[in-house]
Amino acid sequence: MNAKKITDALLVVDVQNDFCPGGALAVPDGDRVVPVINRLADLFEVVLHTQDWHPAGHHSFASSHEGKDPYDVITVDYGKQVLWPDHCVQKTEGAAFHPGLDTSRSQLILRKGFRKHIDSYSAFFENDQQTVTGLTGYLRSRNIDTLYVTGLAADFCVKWTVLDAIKEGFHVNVVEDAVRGIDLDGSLEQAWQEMNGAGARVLTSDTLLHRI
Ligand code: VGL
Ligand code: ZN
Repeated sequence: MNAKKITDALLVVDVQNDFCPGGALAVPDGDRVVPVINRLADLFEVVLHTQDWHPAGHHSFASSHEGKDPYDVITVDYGKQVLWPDHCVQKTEGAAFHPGLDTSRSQLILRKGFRKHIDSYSAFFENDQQTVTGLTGYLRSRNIDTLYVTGLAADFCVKWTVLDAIKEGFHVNVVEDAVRGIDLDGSLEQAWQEMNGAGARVLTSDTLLHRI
């Protein structure tokens, strides 16, 4: 298999300062994915990035809800919503990509979470599972049928992106050493089960790097 086919894309999810150590919603060892993703990016013809991009006062922020704390769960129109520390606010340093991440070969930077009242974990659908980001159309019109998903966080944005990609009919690979999770009450273990159960193939970056 050659990962460089033009029908394959490397999808790099939310490798932003706020999800790295020192950030507002730091994922343990989140920055460790950076060198792995940079190496992988050289293999692919098609490299795509997502960027969590919230307006100030976003409804997924605990600070927008009186008396609520980060990681509380509330019920909103579209179901349950975890409340987060303020993070990835548009135009802040926290929303910027990790400074070590090489985005020079990126062909698309897809922003999500910019609607004040809807959170968006997945790169395909917002959390109401109806509002589209347009990524399916972009991929289909380019005849891309296979995704290699990397980035942060394994149990939130990566997981929802993987599950939606499978629902949308794409072949999905998750590069396990190129993702890290937040792990709220076992959410990381559950995420791996859900991704595996849905038919995602899990592989390591070595497998890709050494097969070329
Ligand atoms: C994410 C929580 C809130 C993520 C984004 O990128 O996984 N998690 N916003
Ligand atoms: Zn967010």
